[in-house]
Amino acid sequence: MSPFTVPVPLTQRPAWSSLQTESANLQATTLRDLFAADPSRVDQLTFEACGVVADLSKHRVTAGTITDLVALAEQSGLRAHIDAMFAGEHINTSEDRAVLHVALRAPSDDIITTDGANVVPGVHEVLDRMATFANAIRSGAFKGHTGQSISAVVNIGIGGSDLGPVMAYEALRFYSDRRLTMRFVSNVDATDFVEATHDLDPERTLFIISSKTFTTLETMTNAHSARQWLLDSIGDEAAIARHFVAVSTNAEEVAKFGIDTDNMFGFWDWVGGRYSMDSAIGLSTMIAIGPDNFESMLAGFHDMDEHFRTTPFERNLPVLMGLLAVWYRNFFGCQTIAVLPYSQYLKRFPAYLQQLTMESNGKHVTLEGVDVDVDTGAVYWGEPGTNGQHSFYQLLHQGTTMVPVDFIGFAKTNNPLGDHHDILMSNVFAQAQALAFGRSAAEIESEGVPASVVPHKVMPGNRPSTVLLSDLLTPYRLGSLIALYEHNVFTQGAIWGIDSFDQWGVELGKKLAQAIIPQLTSTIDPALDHDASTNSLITRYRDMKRQ
Ligand code: G6Q
Repeated sequence: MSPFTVPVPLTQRPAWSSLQTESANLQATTLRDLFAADPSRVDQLTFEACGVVADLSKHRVTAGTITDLVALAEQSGLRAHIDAMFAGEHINTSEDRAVLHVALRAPSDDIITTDGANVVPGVHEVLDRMATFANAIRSGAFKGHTGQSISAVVNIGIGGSDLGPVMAYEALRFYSDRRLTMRFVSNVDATDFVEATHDLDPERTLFIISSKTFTTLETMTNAHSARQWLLDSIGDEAAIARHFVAVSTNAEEVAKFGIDTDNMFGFWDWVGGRYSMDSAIGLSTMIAIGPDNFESMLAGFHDMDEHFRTTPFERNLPVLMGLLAVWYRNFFGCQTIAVLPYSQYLKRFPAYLQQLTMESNGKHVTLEGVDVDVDTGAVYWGEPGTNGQHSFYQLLHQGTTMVPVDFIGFAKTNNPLGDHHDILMSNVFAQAQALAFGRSAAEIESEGVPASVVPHKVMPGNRPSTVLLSDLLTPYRLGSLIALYEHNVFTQGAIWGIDSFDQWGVELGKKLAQAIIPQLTSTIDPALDHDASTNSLITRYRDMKRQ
């Protein structure tokens, strides 16, 4: 089945009705019962891909549920969707584009074509240029306008041109060159730029302007302020060439800004913003961790791509995780999924995943443009453990809403210090255990707790989680974890039959802001023709500003 063939409507596929029956049964049972009934459960529901072990046994499923979910994937044409992506078909239908982030990490001898051309040589050409440049910055061979080496790199970008780079830098900080200061500016709030640059030496600072379109308002506003900041100090326009590089697909706009296009690193329209961190958008990452580590990260991505492309669905980790997300969203009504990494280095991973998941699958129509008849993308959110345990986990354990959780942990740490790591990881296992099995009233009563307090202490349990366990957070591992989520998102989108690669929902607000900007900056009171609320807010804002 081609991904563009309209399949039988989702809720009329045979597996859908089996899953409805299955979910009714499972809602009437508990994880305690499921574990008691089947001693082989953990073995059956533990999977591994590229060194990531996934324990799915604490999900409210049986082996039969997995079989039905896999059948749903087959009846939804997931195989054809995957093949179409890797074949460079224009699966982003509303933008008429191929979706080929998998080509960004393909080995140089791979052949991946779209619109009749093999894209892999171009990818490696850019990677090689990035490596030469990164090495020159790291070694000090690249000099700024006044002959000094670069000591600080500031990435200016937003959305997909920021979240991946900042997440990867934080995640791989251990592997980074500590002589370099890395900063990231995204918000058009000047505070972001001012705080990021206040202690930097302009003569030793390099700005990377990362913008696929090179027209994004926030990024261009920050880029112009950066330009001025540099000129205020160095005073010579010629300095721009030594202190600014661009990452973009838009050479014309880059040249207009005043950056020599020799200092531009390109990518392609088949790389979506939120899927771009391993393209030239990762230049800051490569400068921080070096080309070898970057290559190792790409290898991690690629191995997970291959696992996704070739492994039968019943053992395919991203497919299984995507199917479980559909299961909870559509059969249990779960509105959110929490991602809780037990690694301080992954502190920006949930924020990165929010864009990846919610911009991809927050859609209300199918590829054919008709309303989807079920709920789509869940809200993804999270914070690193153990911090979250001392704040919002209360709701996860005893609230009235079921929130499936992904725990992410590592057997080893880059920063061994006393018992810290064992303490950290004991909390992963304990939290997953507490969520799944809870604590009954009888157990609490048996501890002599007063009857009036017992209900408050009851932990209902029966709350699902995935535990992703791997050896150590390395560049390779980060690549494989990100690709795991990318393909998990892909799987969900394919089941729902939506376009996971467009983002029209962000356009309207941008357009409206463009109309409002002159009304805020104008020195004479403008005539306002918005809705009454917007008119009133603008008027109050102008009044307050004047006072
Ligand atoms: C991601 C989105 C969006 C995009 C930003 C920045 O998939 O398209 O987050 O990355 O709007 O766009 P530019 O890179 O064009 O500045």
